[in-house]
Amino acid sequence: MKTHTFTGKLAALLTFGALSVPALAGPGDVVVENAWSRASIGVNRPGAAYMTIRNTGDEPVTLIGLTTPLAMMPEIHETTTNAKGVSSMSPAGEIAIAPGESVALEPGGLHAMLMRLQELMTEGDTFTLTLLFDDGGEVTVEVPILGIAARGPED
Ligand SMILES: [Cu+2]
Repeated sequence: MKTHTFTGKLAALLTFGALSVPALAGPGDVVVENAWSRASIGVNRPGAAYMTIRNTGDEPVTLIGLTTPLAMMPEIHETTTNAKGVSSMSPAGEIAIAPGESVALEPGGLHAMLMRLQELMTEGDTFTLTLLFDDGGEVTVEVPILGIAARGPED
C-alpha cells in the first residue's frame, strides 16, 4: 500500500469526525456506502467521486456541501441529458434526504465534482471526503481511487 501524502491530516480528520458526529442528531444517522472515484488524467482536469448516502435516522438530513484535502473546490453536481442527448452538469445545491431514504451519486447523475485538484488522483490511493450537513454535522469517508476506466466499486 502506498503512503499517501495526506496521512497526517487524514488521521486528524477521522479523529475529529469520530468525536463530533455522534453528538449531532442528523448526520449521526448518515451512512455512506460504496464510495469510489476514478484516477485522473492530470491535475488540471476535475475529478469526480461517487457513493450512496443513506439516512438511517428518523429525521430528514440535508447535505449542503463538501470538503476534501484533495481539491480546493469540491461541489455536488448533477448531470442532466437533454432531448437531443447532450449532457451538461451544474451545481445541485442542497440535497435533502428523507428518513429511510438514500441518494446515489453515480456516473450520469449526481456526483461529487472535485475541482482544483491539489494532486494527481492515482489508482490505488485513497483520499478523505467530508460531507457537510445543514445542522453543522459532518461525515468523513475514505474514498478509494480506482482505474481510469472504472464504472463502479465492483470493477
Ligand atoms: Cu460535475
